[in-house]
Amino acid sequence: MPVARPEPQEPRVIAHVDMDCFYVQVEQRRNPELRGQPTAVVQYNDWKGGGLIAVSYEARKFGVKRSMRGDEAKSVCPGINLVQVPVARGKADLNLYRSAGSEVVAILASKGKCERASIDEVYLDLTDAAKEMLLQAPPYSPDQIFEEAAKSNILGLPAEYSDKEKNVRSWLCRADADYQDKLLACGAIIVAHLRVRVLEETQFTCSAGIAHNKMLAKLVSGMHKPAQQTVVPSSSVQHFLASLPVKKMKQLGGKLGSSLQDDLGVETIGDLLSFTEEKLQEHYGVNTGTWLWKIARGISGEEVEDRLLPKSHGCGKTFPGPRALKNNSSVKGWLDQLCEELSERIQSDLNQNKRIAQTLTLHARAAKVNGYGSVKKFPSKSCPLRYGTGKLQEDAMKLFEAGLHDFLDSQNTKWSITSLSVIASKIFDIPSGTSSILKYIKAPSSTATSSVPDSSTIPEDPSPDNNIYVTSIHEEQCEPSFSEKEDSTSVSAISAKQCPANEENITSKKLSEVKVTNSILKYIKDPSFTETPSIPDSSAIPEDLSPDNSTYVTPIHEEQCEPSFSEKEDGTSISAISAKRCPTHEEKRTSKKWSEVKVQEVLQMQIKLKNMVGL
Ligand code: TTP
Repeated sequence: MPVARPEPQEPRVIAHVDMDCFYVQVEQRRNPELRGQPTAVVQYNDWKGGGLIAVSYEARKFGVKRSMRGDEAKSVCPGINLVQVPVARGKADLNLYRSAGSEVVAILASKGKCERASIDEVYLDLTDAAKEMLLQAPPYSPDQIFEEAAKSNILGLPAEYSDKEKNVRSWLCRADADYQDKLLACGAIIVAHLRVRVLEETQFTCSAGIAHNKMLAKLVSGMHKPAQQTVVPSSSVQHFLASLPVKKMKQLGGKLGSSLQDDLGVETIGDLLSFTEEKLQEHYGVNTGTWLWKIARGISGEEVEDRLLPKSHGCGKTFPGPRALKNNSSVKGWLDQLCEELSERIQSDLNQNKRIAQTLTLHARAAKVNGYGSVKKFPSKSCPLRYGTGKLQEDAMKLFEAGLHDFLDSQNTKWSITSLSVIASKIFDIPSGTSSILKYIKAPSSTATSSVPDSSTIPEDPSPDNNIYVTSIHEEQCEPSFSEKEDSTSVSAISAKQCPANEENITSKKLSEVKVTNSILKYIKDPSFTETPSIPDSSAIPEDLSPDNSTYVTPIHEEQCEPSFSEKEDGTSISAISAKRCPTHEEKRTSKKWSEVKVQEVLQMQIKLKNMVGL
């Protein structure tokens, strides 16, 4: 559900950067002979040459499209090179593309707040960088404009070929422009520099949109592709939106967009202008009505999040036509594979980025054989996520069974599954210090030896071996996809209610940090928890951040020890000190006392946060 946010009073400069035919470029870098050639990347599948997922601009000239299969692409473009996506566990392995995307993000993030929106696109908030340029080194003469910036497309400027570059140079240096447009001009120059750096350092081209909000930047980034950028001056917003088909707008591609067309006869964003805010609210509720009213005027207050890492991890596989899965054992076989990959990815996120995923969700597409035209969807199911491949596999299968049970509605009929995916979401950073708690939990040798824990002992499985947690499965309301939108939408829905100043993201993150720390500490303090598990309160997220092995818990003693750890956030240095002091028990005491210190900190933080959100 879209949520209207007030647009900040201060002018902003936001860029949306999108890589050009990304998987193809990654493959062209691996094999330079493919450069400049009609090329497509095909999904692992031998049916009709596999499905195309990325198509080079050279191949697009021949009419090759992503919706085609390899055989069809060859028929329209006989010279096309088809490159298979790397395969692991019988499905596409996207790691190569993910890490190529990270290379680009690292460069783009150097100039301002950066939000990784997908495998190949980011948002940048360049307001500060643009303001600085305007103060320190504003563009002053058309001749001095850097060539890539001079190639920008400026909406509303006459674009006749001979004059285009001259017009752009003049526009970027206009002394009589308003402050917002002067900032946008600086933003365009900064983005052009960034794009050149991306090309030089990664060999990838990208395209970009530069505007005063995310919505407009995203809408125009793909307008001139490949390797170009488009700027939206404030004076061009209304004209641009007037003829924009509603379905092109983020969040209007689905039911809401269809309802606008069918129920209100709205075909373009401009058509929305004829409705009052009240009228739109009458039809779609207060929030959505206001959001629609605002987007029609180019207003969107959505912030660029400071996030270089993905919001969720998902692994999926489709089983079209005769490949559909028709029994539990084939579903289990595939879920095991998907969970194996998911487990590797969340584990590496935990090890490298100290991030923990809280929720496991299973999505599937299913049909009833002889289902007499039933259109019921396979319900998505979620549960608290337990780390460890075996546990993920076990839980995913339980989610599947729960979903199938609801899907079949007690009918004793055959079924077939045409897609399966598992998603790890609600990912947050472990508060500094907590990782060291987990380190102590995990290291089974911590009682016996005084050695310094190895930093690699971040837990492989900070989850309880407790089936009761898995049974607390609830229906997910979201669409079965990995899109970032869903998560951010639900966050913003809360934030609109609780905290209009956009603090909910921060607040909810901090609250969950508190809860995590509490929950970890609870388990540290309660060695018996594995024997007497209780059904978790769903509000107390996440309850599953505890070790699955009581031997890791019991070593923590109730003994006194120098409380000299408050400044120590790093478990390694603590244990190094304690190892020197007391070769037998010191390390255990240290962990315990340190965790007490953390409890104090956490309680204080909790009080602050409660005050902040008015709980
Ligand atoms: P896109 O950014 O949608 O497209 P693209 O980068 O291939 O081409 P463009 O220049 O038009 O932006 O997708 C990024 C990558 O994501 C794409 O190279 C392949 C992958 N992808 C899929 O695997 N399946 C899909 O359905 C889509 C849309 C993309």
